[in-house]
Amino acid sequence: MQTIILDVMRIPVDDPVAFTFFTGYMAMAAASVFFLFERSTVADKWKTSLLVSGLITGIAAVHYYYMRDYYVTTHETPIALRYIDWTLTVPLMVVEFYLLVRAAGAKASLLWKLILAAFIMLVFGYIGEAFTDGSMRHSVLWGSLSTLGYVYILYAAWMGEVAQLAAASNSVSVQKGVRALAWFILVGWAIYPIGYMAMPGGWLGPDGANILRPHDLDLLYNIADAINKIGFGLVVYGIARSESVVKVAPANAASVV
Ligand SMILES: *C/C=C(C)/C=C/C=C(C)/C=C/C1=C(C)CCCC1(C)C
Repeated sequence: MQTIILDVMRIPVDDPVAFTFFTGYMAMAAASVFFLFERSTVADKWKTSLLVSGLITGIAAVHYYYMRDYYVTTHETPIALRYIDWTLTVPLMVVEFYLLVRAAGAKASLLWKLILAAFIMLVFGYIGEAFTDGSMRHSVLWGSLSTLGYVYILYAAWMGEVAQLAAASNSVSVQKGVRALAWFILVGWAIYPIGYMAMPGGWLGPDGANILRPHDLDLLYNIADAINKIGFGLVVYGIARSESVVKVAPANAASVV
């Protein structure tokens, strides 16, 4: 009789990359449950925003499930899965912006401009990372093109249309919320291009010297994803909650006055 030992998935204790793929998966899944259940506690006009938050972390959770498997079995970087995830979730993150300022008069054209910028950022980033010949010239070229998309979103959030619409809205929580999301884009999203520049063949690794070990980029991206996707959702949740409370207040206030 032959004994068949099934190969179980192992998470080596000294492998922080595998660990963050696993915890990232759990965190995204838990966040989705949270956002979707909490939908029922906010005013109707905020329900779409919470649904989108739940979709962002939900889509990420599914990708993390596969990325974790891919990484643990092959010990390679799941570049394609990573970019498929981002191509779905980053446009949804700009949808969150649009939904926040829609009441202040945002037009659909703003949404399309932001989505286009997100695609430019990700498609060029993917070419720079996946089809790399390891040369610095290659990664700088595609990274710079990608950065154009990033800068547009950054500009819209801090000074452009999104910021102007938020300022024009008469809601303090929308103003604060848009500012908080703008910080996420400035600081949280900056982790990605910094990681990209530090990869082998990148700007920060001159003469082919790698300042990142092979899978450090995965580690950085995993941490950034959790901060950005769950953080974004929580900011939107905070706005939705405080706006929903304000909606109820006038009735109580009237009886007090
Ligand atoms: C949930 C996933 C998010 C928020 C992913 C964001 C990704 C970026 C901001 C990536 C940006 C890049 C550049 C600005 C230049 C180099 C290539 C990228 C794609 C890493």
